[in-house]
Amino acid sequence: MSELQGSQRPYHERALQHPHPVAKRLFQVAELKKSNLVISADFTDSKSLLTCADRLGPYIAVFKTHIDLIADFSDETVTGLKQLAKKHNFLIFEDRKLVDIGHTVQKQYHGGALRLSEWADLVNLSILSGDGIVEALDQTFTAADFPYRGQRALLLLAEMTTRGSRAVGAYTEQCVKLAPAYPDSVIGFVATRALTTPTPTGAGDFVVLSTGINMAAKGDALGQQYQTPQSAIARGADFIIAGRGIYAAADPVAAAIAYRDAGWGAYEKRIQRGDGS
Ligand code: 6AU
Repeated sequence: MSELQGSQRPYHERALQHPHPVAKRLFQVAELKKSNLVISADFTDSKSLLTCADRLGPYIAVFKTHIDLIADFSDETVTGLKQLAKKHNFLIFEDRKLVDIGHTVQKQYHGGALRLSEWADLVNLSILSGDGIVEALDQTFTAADFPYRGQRALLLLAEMTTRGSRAVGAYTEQCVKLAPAYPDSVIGFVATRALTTPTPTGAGDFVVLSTGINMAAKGDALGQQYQTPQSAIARGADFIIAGRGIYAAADPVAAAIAYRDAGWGAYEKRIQRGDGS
């Protein structure tokens, strides 16, 4: 796959054209809040998680969780997250990286200890186990008795940011091939760059969320590799995901504002190029 640039169409246009309600919401929220920032809130207790959502909520489009890190996960965690999502108008993305056989992931997604379907607008999955995992989750999404029909969406983990990642080549290509077959559930990719060529009519518009974003560091001691917000957006990210760069900063609110402004500025530059200016 060649290095593709991202969509040069503005979010408000993509919101109008996109057939999936969750993708529409993503673009609408981004446009309204002038933010394409996703905070990766990798906390280990509910209080820190909810405090982060409340403090950074005004500056983000999406709040990303690793809910299995939360030692005291309970009803209050879920209720609190939902309330804050409403208060600050952000979507919730559970970074669960589902990977198992179809029968198992259906149960991990809907019900179980973490009750992902109840509160996560977005969840990601790997197709390491083959296409059946997407089929299984799509079946759950489109079942007549699924209570969140049209309110939930999937992201395929098409690439990873870590050194030596095996999510490359044929694996990534299969994600790209598979995505259009599940229009009721799959709305995009977690990837380091655009993976598809956007069309002027908006057909086949897949949202790209790029992680491994940091304005100060190049990586960590455990294989993480970073790029800047500007580089990610130029390579095709529609949304930038940042964790430690924001929540571990001396002033997380100031950091969130800086990342938001960098991401938004890069997006504006990209759509201006599309207008030929
Ligand atoms: O900014 P950081 O390095 O503190 O956090 C990055 C976050 C972590 C990872 O679990 C996640 O992004 N992540 C993912 C996701 C979002 O799926 C994929 C990947 O390839 N690399 C990565 O860091 O919560």
